[in-house]
Amino acid sequence: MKRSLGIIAGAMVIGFGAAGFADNTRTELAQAINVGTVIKKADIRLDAEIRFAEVDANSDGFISRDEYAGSAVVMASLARFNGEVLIDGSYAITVSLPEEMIGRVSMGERSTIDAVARSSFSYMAGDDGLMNRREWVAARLAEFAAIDFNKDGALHGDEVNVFALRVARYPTNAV
Ligand SMILES: [Ca+2]
Ligand SMILES: [Ca+2]
Repeated sequence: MKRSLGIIAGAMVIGFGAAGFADNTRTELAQAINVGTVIKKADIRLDAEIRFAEVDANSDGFISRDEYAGSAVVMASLARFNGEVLIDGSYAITVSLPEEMIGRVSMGERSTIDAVARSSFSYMAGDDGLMNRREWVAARLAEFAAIDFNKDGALHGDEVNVFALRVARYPTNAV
């Protein structure tokens, strides 16, 4: 299962390139925002552990497909409305979104985010169709690993920006 997660996360990242986020654009973004921001693997693990209870809306100990998709829509909408993504790591990390991404998520985009989240859920949840805490944390760490392009165990510069785009599900059709 780990292997398929990596492939999916990799495809998501490649999707950004295909959608027009050329290396130049990424470099410009990295220079303009989130300079000096570092997200470590341990921060993502902590954030995932804390957020599990929030995503498991009915508190039954599992994240269902509905809960996962609902959370993806809420997180993307909040990120784009506030123009930032918050990570509950070893300290509170704020990652800014580029200005052009700030705004409301349209109904059409919400439907797309919901549909994409639903289709990716199966790979993360395994055969029982539910995501337990371990699977949820593993999925978040696999996503982190796919974005850690230089494999140094931390996100810096454009890696941080790609992380923010992933949470904000921007552009919608690429994630
Ligand atoms: Ca649940
Ligand atoms: Ca890195």
